[in-house]
Amino acid sequence: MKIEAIHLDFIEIPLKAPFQTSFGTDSLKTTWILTIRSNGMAGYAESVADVEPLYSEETHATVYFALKNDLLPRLAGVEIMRPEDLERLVAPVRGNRMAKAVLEMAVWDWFARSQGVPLWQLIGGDPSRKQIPVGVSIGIQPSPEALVDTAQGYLSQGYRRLKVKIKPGTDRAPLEALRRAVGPDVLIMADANSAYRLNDLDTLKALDPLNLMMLEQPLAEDDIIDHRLLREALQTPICLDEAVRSDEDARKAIELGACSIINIKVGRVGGHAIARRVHDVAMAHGVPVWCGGMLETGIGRAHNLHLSTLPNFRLPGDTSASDRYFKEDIIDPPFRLNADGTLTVPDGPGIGVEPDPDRIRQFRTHHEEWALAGGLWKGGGKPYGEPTSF
Ligand code: OSB
Ligand code: MG
Repeated sequence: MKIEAIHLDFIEIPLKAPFQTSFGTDSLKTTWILTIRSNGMAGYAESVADVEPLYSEETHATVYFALKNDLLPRLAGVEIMRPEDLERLVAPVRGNRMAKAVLEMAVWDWFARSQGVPLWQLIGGDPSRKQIPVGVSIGIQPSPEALVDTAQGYLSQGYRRLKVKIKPGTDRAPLEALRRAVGPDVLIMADANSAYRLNDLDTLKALDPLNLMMLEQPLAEDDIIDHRLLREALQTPICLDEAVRSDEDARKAIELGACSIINIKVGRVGGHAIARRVHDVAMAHGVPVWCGGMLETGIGRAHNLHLSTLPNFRLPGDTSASDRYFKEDIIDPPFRLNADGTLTVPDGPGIGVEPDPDRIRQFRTHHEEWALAGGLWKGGGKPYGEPTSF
């Protein structure tokens, strides 16, 4: 296939409740929805970058300019034989994994749709894994009591695992209150988003008695060395998120002993093909993985669920139901939680869900279309990111 046209919709959807992590608070979900068109067929994906470079260095602006200046020009007029080709075609561009991912994911969706098969099949997922066990990621709450309340609400809906965001000063007390309230059998984990350093060892050691299923990315976002030292000093298993950006990162982290679990996010690693290799390298080493989330709309969530059908996704993912995030998702029907705490992988062609054009129009604040003409991308509309004032 050759990509003939590109639509980029920037959308802003209110979150039901603000989401606080160790690096900031979000009340709006903002993202690029990318549509690629070729041969009368579309492919869809969304970016996981954010407004500010707090989780990673990529932002909406860098994704936009990487697509426009560096990635799409490399695809102008180029025949893409298989979705796996994308990685090689954009390989000269360093970094920009979230920008590469949104393009690559849309290409996967297009290929699956054009073959009339669900994406999981093209990825090589296990046909018997169509109900994906899911947990919920709970932002930092104003008090331990508020955390317990929020968590009990999710448990009563059927979520299978609670992930609690922590930061220095808001760690042991809320987790202790939660463990006391829900008892020893509920799966609880904590995600620090890189908020600690090795000399916080005593604080992190104090979490050991809480029997957390894992501690996610406690140390620096680019570190595997100190994580290895921390892992040796703690009973709580260490999971890496930010620090694993490729299958090579995964191999090095595992061989060094920096983690015993990996959170896989398609956007963070640069697409489905790389995500699958992270999955494979972890599986070869007996390291379980689970599918992370970035508060995606139904489009990104669908991609995540298809990926989660691979056999080494052995722990509940962060891919919660649409109503955990939004009053209205941009797909209709939204993703609903099954009574057994699972989400069902859609079985239509491609990602199996369609963006609702009315909802996209309702939520979008910027729109651009580029089409291939005479070997170059020609666009219409006011470009994104014109400098305003400083
Ligand atoms: O670290 O996993 C993370 C959301 C935004 C940025 C980073 C993270 C998260 C989450 C949310 O934990 C998971 C979800 O999509 O529900
Ligand atoms: Mg995380």
